[in-house]
Formats: sequence, C-alpha cells, structure tokens
Amino acid sequence: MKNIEIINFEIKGDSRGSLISIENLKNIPFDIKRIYYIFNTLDDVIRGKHAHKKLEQVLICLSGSCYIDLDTGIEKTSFLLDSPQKGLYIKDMVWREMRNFSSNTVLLVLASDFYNENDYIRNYESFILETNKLNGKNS
Ligand code: T46
Repeated sequence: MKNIEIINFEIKGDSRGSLISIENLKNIPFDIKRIYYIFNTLDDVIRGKHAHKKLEQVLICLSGSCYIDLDTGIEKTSFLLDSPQKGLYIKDMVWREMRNFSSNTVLLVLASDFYNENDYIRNYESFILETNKLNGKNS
C-alpha cells in the first residue's frame, strides 16, 4: 500500500538467544534523527490520531502487542505489531491510530527527523483535504 511497508529484521540468533541490529540507511531506509518509545499505555486508550506532512518512521513492538490502524486517504488497513522482528515503515501523509496495547507493550519508534509539532496534521478533515489535493481530487 502507498507509503506503508513491513520490514522484516534479520535475527542474529544462537543458543544464548536473539539479537536484532538496526543500522542507519541499511535496514532502516532513512537517516535516524530521533528515537522514542511508548510504554505504560492502557489497553482502552487510542493514541496517534494524526498524520505527518513529511516525517517517516519505523514502529517496532519490542515487547507485547498493539494494533496500528492506517489510512492514506484512499485506503485503510490495520497491522498487529506483536514481534520485535517486524518493523512497520510509515512514510508521509498516513493517518495512524494505535490501539489495544497489551499491558507489557513497549513500542519503539525510529524517526527521520526531530520532533516538530508543525509537521503534525491532527485534524482528520484537514488530512482528507490535503490527501485529496495531493491526489488531484476535488473535495
Ligand atoms: C507518531 C506515533 C506513532 C515530544 O515532546 N517529543 C517527541 O518526540 C514525541 C513523539 C512527543 N513529544 C510530546 C508531545 C506530547 O506532549 O509527547 C507528548 C505525547 O505525544 P503524542 O500525543 O504525539 O503521542 P502519540 O503516541 O499520540 O504519537 C506518537 C508520535 O507523536 C507520532 O509522531 O507517529 O507516536
């Protein structure tokens, strides 16, 4: 789907356990400028509810699980993130909502830029207007 991809990370495993290595511009398609993680989220909470104008991110559920609902303005899809081996690569202009966090969820996010509130679109109607413009549709 446009602007959304799954990245499967290679596990370096041996009898002691597993290790995944993340490297700038190698298994992550952008230069990582910021890392944050979301934890202690209650299961009835919905986070996100916004899109980014330019920011690209990879979301990795290091522990536990959560659902990520995505909307490009044209198509909608949902992913269950439940493995540290799986990265959800979300490019620009995708509305996202994160829900159903299990009690031990740690959601790691790698971001292509520093935190900038001006890059957020937090109103869904504005998001649809913008995607319609980008897709050459009259709203
Ligand atoms: C996203 C999803 C997956 C900062 O000060 N610095 C930061 O780097 C971030 C990400 C947030 N904040 C502040 C802004 C708010 O006062 O932390 C507070 C919580 O942020 P927000 O409500 O935006 O969190 P989520 O979980 O709704 O969304 C976050 C990211 O903001 C967003 O970029 O794509 O995770």
